[in-house]
Amino acid sequence: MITVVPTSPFADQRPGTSGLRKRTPVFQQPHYLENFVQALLDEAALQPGQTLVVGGDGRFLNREAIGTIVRMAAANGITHVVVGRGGLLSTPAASHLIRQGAAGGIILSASHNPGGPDGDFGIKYNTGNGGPAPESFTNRVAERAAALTSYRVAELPAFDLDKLGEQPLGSLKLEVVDPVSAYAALMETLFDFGAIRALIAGGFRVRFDAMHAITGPYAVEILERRLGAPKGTVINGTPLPDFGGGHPDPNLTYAPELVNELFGDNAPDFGAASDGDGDRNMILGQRFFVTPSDSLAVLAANATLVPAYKSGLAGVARSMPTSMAVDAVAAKLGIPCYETPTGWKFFGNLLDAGRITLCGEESFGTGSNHVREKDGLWAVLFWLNVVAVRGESVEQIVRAHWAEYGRNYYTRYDYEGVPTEAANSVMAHLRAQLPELPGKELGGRMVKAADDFSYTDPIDGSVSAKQGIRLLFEDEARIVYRLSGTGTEGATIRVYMEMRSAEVNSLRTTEDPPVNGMATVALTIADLVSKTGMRQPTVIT
Ligand code: VG1
Ligand code: CO
Repeated sequence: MITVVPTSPFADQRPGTSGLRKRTPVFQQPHYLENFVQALLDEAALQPGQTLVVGGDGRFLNREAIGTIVRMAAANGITHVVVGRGGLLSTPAASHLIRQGAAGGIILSASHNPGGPDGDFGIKYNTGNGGPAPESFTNRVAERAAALTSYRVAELPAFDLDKLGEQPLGSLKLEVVDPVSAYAALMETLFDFGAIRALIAGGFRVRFDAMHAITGPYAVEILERRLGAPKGTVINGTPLPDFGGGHPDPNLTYAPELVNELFGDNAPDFGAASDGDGDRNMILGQRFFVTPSDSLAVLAANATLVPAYKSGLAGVARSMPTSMAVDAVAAKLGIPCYETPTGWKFFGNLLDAGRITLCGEESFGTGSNHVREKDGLWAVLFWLNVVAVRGESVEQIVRAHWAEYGRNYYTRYDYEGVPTEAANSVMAHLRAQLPELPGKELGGRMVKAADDFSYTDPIDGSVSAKQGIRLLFEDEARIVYRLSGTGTEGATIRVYMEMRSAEVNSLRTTEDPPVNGMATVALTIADLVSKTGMRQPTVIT
């Protein structure tokens, strides 16, 4: 039986950088989730016979939300829903499953944001290519959600998300699949598992921190079972609804257990962590941190060492605030390097058109044409494959890279929980100065250009404006400012700073990197401290 439930529209259901993210209690309001799901399903307009993939990162509300989505899918005429067992799917694994022939997928996650009753929840739609729906789609969903007067939900026989196999539910076939196996099989086709297995068998010590988020079962299967790493290689490997109270964001601040071990005595050779939904990665060597921008550049430079990319790269792409380290690699390889706005959805068209093979973001995200999401464990395996072939440590590989391509020093300051008005006033103040900045000297550097980044997609011609304020200096240094599109409380201002240096290996890792000297200029131009009242950033990455 199908019920048509009256709902009052919600005006705040506009997806941001990666789906709709709100505080959990917002999603628990009556009709809130249903309203958005109806708008999504209306816009996706799946036909009978087409498949919808559904899964999430296991955070609080994941299972209930999936139950609701299955009932609504049935009521909206969808005939086949594929769900990861327990309602679990990492974001890259969901992308892969969608690409196996589904028309689209719904992913439940607020990614690196904390979970639980007081944490965040999120939902997004991926299209048949496996990638996040483009802005044109999400804008239409937001408009629908703000105008909806009812949604449809079916009463179904009881179903079990923990039971593998097919469950007929009237006109809907619910198929529960193992969340890991197809993804693990895909990884085996991309990388030289034999070489990595030999590396590990030879005593190379790996530690992987799943941060009590989705990658635990994936990492145990791939690293411990298929690659023979000792039991216990994966720590915090059980997904928990509140991520054990932690902040599942793999960086030097939020993964202290892993960082302390890798920077301590008797440190393992290799450390890595992933985020809530498994699409981010942090790579550490013994007492050595690889910045995400450097990681993308190193992987691009070494891609032909890996089976999947042995015939070379068609091109690469990075989000605008990501450091230009990969640009230097592309220039040397003679391949195009695209600069896109922040968010993985902007890579989709380039990947689909075969213009790029690898892409990445400074926010601990790296990926390739194997799926249409960034992929945390993929990056880990890529690194292990490169280490196995080169027979060098992570630090040696990165230092050799700097020596060959030069080094881009990079840092990002985040100011979180800023009142929206104050954040907007910082951006407005910067925008107002754009015409007069070029030609000025700031902190000993000449401003070459200043603009608000606008992107025209080379494949479909769509334009995305106001994607971040850029100050470009004559010596290739940059300062970038933008507001986050994933936060749920007030606004977050991100300030990105970058400079290139020929002095690549003289600095010790403990020394203050020269890029920190740019912060004074960055904060003064933005008048950030007096406008926000924040003397210190909340997080530095
Ligand atoms: C942040 C990152 C961006 C990333 C996005 C989603 O967005 O900066 O690079 O694509 O999160 O990542 P924003 O708008 O807050 O800067 V995930 O792992 O949260 O899906
Ligand atoms: Co994520």
